[in-house]
Amino acid sequence: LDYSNIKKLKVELTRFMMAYKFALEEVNTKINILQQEFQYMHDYNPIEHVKSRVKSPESIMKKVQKKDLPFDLATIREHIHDIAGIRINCSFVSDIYRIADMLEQQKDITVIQKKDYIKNPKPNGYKSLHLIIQIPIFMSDRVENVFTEIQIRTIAMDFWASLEHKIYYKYNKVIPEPLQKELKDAALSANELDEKMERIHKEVNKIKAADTLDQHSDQVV
Ligand code: 0O2
Repeated sequence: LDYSNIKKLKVELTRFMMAYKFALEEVNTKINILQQEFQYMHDYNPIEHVKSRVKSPESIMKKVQKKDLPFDLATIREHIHDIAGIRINCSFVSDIYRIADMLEQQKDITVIQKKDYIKNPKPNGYKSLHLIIQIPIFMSDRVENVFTEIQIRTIAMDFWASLEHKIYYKYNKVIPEPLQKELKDAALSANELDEKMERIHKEVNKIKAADTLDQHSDQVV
């Protein structure tokens, strides 16, 4: 056993994984700032919940195998873009695009890919907005541009996706036809709920705006 090599590999691997943890911290801070500032300016919070995770080594290996890639860190760094993953749950569909725009406009964020499964849902009913971004991480001796996947969806979309994900793995990735149909129906119901909630939200906003106008005119008089 060559201990110096093993030690070197350990340092390399730890640094490799650390970069993703740092990327999540950077993006989480950005989301936090947006959330607090938005709350202050508009008196409402467009984000319900944020979850982040670094992909487990086991899942990374599975993806490397699935994509038929060689097992070396440089290749993994270049080709696996969801090692750092963040999921943002919003109350309303319009907030999804608002949050995505605000993130995309930030100077240190480079958008590599955007998949809009809300405008173009997957055949099974899956809806979500996916961004693959790169964000610079400043370390002691280098700057690394780290890939991060951001999934933005409503609570209803998330509810559906979590259940579908569980069922997908329970049936070893082949969901029986009747269940597929039920899931598709459930996705349609989730969509109807999202549309209803958005309508109510807009109505309430209109009333709020009118009230504010009234108050102002009272003050003027
Ligand atoms: P897991 O088990 O969540 O980690 P990629 O394979 O990432 O290079 P792909 O598959 O084109 O490229 O990416 P896509 O379509 O953007 O999907 C990435 C992630 O979105 C998935 O990660 C899931 O988390 C989620 N997702 C995509 N489609 C579905 C779906 O039909 N149902 C559910 N529940 N989630 C979905 P992983 O790594 O594929 O899976």
